[in-house]
Amino acid sequence: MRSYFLAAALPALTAAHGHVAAVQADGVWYQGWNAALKYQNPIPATVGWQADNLDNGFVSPDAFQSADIVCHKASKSNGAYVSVKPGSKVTFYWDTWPVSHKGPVFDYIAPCNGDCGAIDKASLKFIKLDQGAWISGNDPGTWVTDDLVKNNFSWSTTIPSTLAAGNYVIRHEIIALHAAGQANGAQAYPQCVNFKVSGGSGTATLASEGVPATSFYKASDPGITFNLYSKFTGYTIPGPAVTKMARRAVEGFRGHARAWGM
Ligand SMILES: *[C@@H]1O[C@H](CO)[C@@H](O)[C@H](O)[C@H]1NC(C)=O
Ligand SMILES: [Cu+2]
Repeated sequence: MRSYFLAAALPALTAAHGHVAAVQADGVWYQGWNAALKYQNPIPATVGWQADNLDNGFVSPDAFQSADIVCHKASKSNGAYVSVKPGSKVTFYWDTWPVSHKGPVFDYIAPCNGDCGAIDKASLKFIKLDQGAWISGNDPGTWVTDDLVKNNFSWSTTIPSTLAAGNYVIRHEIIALHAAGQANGAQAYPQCVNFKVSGGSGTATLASEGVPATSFYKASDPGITFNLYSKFTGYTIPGPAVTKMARRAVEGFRGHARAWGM
């Protein structure tokens, strides 16, 4: 029964979109999340949070104030951690991404204050670590998702050099804007990944700076309701600003300097 169902589900998985299938940090590869793992018993531990996204689907603006926006639909920590140090380079690998699905890319980080599986996800307090969005042109123009596709469907960030040891969740996210000219048309694809930070002499615990993911975006934000197929001359990046300590830590990381427009 199980194998029959898996075979039937596979075409849907390969149809479009994508998911974060792997994570690399300090040269070590980790399995991300693949919704087909839900049909294994027991479900193998992964650094990527599990979610009910068998269709590689998305979270719509009408759910941006619900727990689904935190780490995707019905998500929960899945047991494993990426081991990093302050200053480590981390790369998220999507299995694929359609070029038509242009839009901003984000990384947020929140402390777990212990086991990342024990915390209520709605209470995770995130700061924005990095972001990229519109690069040039319009209708639809060039976006950082085009870079992500060119870079082997990957996106890199850096663990802040001042971060204290402990367990953290990084929430990596693409928001696709190809249908965002219509109400409720933007598509958020968040994926959470657990990190165990050790070493370094950092003291930043991020205990008080962050905000819950349910407060990041509103359906009416100019960067959420946005007509990609128009002669726009700018784009207002949604969500909180990039936090200063994080921005300092990743300064000089060339990959994103252009995308930031700073
Ligand atoms: C592209 O990414 C895949 C993982 O999705 C990896 O196995 C492969 O080595 C990467 N290729 C290059 C050229 O980096
Ligand atoms: Cu799509």
